[in-house]
Amino acid sequence: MSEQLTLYLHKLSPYSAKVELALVEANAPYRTYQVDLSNKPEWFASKVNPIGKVPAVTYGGPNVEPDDPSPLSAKIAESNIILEFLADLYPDSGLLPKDPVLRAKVRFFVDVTTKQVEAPLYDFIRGQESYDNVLKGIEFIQGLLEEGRDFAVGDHYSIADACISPGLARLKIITETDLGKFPVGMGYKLGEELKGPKFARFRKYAQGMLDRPSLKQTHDEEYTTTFFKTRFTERVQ
Ligand SMILES: N[C@@H](CCC(=O)N[C@@H](CS)C(=O)NCC(=O)O)C(=O)O
Repeated sequence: MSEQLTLYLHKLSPYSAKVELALVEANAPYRTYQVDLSNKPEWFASKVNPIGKVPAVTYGGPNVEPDDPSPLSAKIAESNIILEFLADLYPDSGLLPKDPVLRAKVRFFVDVTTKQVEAPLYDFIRGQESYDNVLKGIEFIQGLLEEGRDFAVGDHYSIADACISPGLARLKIITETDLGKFPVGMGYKLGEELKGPKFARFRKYAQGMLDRPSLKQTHDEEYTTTFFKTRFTERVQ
């Protein structure tokens, strides 16, 4: 029997979503525990993740209840580190290719996604930045995508795809609904910019990721949209 793996997550957390996507794509057995981020249980920081954030994973040890984690399990946090851990745990899943050059490319894609897409996108959604850096990041990412291929790197779904997909799902919501703390209309405007021929390759790749069963299984678009609606009611006109 394989070791237990528990993913501590939050339904709206894009970082949690990366990890769950990788688990589903690897066909890995896992269970989840929803952490109430507005009222975190005391044991979460003391027994699972000292940083206090989701996602976090416990691996191995005895099969205890998730709200009473065992000191004997390994505790792993930070979404990108957990992605690497899963790729190590499931070497035949293709989450990381075997070829060293392709592995490096996957890691580079993850790095670029984290710094140049994820960060500016979430800053834009929070109304802290214009979308200029989002577009720059997407242009950079597009430059890494090879013509005629469906995946970020090579011919297989990898942690690079898992890393960017939750951002793509949120990009879809904000460009279709204009929901965010940014000034009214800016979400739609970003969507219009992305509809141009300049971003055709990125659009094709993004659609492929959004169509994957793993994304549909792990991302509740309606729930996330409703949350955005309630969260972003006060708007700059
Ligand atoms: N760099 C972290 C970011 C994780 C993160 O910011 N998680 C948020 C939810 S999306 C969280 O747990 N926030 C609760 C808190 O900061 O108290 C990662 O990639 O895992």
